[in-house]
Amino acid sequence: MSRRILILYTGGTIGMLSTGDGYVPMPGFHDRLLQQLDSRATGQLPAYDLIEYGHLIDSANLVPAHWQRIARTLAEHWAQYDGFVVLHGTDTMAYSASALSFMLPGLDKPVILTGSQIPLAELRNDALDNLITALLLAGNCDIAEVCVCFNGRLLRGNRSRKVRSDGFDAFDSPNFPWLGRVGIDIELQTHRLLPPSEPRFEIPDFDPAAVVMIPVFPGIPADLIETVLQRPGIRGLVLQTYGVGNPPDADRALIAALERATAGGIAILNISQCQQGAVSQGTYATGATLNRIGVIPGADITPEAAFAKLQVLTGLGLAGDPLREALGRPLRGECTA
Ligand code: ASN
Repeated sequence: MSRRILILYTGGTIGMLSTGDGYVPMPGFHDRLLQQLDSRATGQLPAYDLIEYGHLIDSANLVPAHWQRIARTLAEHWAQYDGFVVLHGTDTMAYSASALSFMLPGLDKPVILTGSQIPLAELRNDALDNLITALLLAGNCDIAEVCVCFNGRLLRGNRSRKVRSDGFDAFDSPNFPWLGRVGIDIELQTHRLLPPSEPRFEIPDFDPAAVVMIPVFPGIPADLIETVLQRPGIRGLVLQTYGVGNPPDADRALIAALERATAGGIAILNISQCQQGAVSQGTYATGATLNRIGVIPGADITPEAAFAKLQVLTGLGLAGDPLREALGRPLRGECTA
C-alpha cells in the first residue's frame, strides 16, 4: 500500500483525558495512539503523519474561524498526501464537515472526519475503531468528497447529523442514504459518491455575526425575529419552520419583518424542523406566504449544512441574486435538486 494519509487532530473527546471538571482535550494524542496501536496489525494501516493543533478544543467551542484553519491546513498539505482524516469533536462535526464541503468545491482525494464518544485513553472506547476505519477508507478507497465516518457508517459530510448524545451510533444522515457501511466487509455505495474534480479551495474570512439560525415555535414573538434581523453585519438567516416549510403566517408582523429583511438584501433560507423530508413552500398557504416575500426554499438540507452554506457563501462575498441562486440548488450534494 503506497498511499500516505495526513491526520489532523483538532480536539474533541477522541483525544480527551478525564479531569476534576470532566473531559478536556489534551496534547500528546499521537503517543496515546501509538500505545493503542502497539498490539494491532499496523502493517495493514496506510502510512500516515499526524498534525496536532496547538490549541485543542471541545468542539462545543467551535467558531467559523476554526473551519478556516482546518481548510488552510488541508490546502497547505494537499499535494503531499493521498487522503486526509480530521479528528474532531462530535458536537459540531456535522457543521465542520458541511463547511469543509463548501470550502472545497473541487477535490480529488478523501477528507474524512471522525471522532469518538469515549476517549482513546479509556480502556473501552470507540476511538480506535473509528480512527482505524477512517484511515483504511482514506487509504484504500477512491473517495473524492468530505465524509463523516463513525461507528462503521460512511456518510456524506454535509448530510450528516449528530443524532444521539450517548450511543456509539451517534451519526446518521437521516435524509440521505449512507455512502458506505464498514462491517465484515467494506461496502461502498460507489454510485452515490461525488465524482473527483480538479482540487479547488475557496476559504473565506468568516464573520460569525453574518448568519443566524432560528427555529419558529408556537407563539414566537415577531420582535424576536425583527431584532435578530436588525443586528449589524447580518447577511443571512436560516429559518427552521414546521413540516414542509410552514411558518406561523397569521402573525402579520412576523411576516412583515421577514419581508423587510429580504427586501434589504438578507438571504433567508427556509428549512424544515423535521429530520426527514423536504421543504415544499406552497403545499400550504402558510408556506406559500414565504414564496411571495422572497424566502428561499432549502429543499431537504440539514440545519448544519444550511448554516455552513450561508456562512461560506456570504463569507466569500456572495450577495443578491447569485447568493439566492446558489442557496437554491445543490453545490456539493447537500440537498436534492
Ligand atoms: N464535547 C465533545 C466535543 O464535541 C463531544 C465528543 O467529541 N464526543 O468535542
